[in-house]
Amino acid sequence: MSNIERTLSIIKPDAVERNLDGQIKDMFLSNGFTIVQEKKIKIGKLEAEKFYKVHETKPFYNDLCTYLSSGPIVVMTLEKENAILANRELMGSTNPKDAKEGTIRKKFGISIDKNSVHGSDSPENAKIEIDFFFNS
Ligand code: IDP
Ligand code: MG
Repeated sequence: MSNIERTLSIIKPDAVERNLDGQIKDMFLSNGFTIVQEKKIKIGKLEAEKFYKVHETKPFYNDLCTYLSSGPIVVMTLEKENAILANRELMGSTNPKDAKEGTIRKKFGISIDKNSVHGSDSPENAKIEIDFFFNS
């Protein structure tokens, strides 16, 4: 049975700053994703805190929110069969050091905090995150 899903992808400040957004978008397209919605924005610290609220108890939460709001980001809704898992696979492990060959984070990630992309981790969060950026 087909299971076309939508997921939220963010090209984070470290990648936009290095002008990697075109190459990263090409990786999504060549892996069969459709970019349904897209915008380049800069968010404020408070918005970043809201977006990453699930991590509010983590020691890296403040730095993470400062970082996500530090420069322009490209936010996209991606669509594909099983898009949520497919995007997590294409992104690679959170720490680029552990990411497999051919993944976005292996190719472009600098460190665990500057890991170039965000992707939703469940259907429930994909809906919340797409609404956060595109239906608010
Ligand atoms: P994910 O982006 O692979 O889903 P999460 O565990 O949801 O990873 O963490 C969200 C973001 O927080 C990561 O992408 C990374 O930028 C940052 N992060 C995660 N763990 C650490 C850490 O141990 N130190 C610093 N930053 C971290
Ligand atoms: Mg996550």
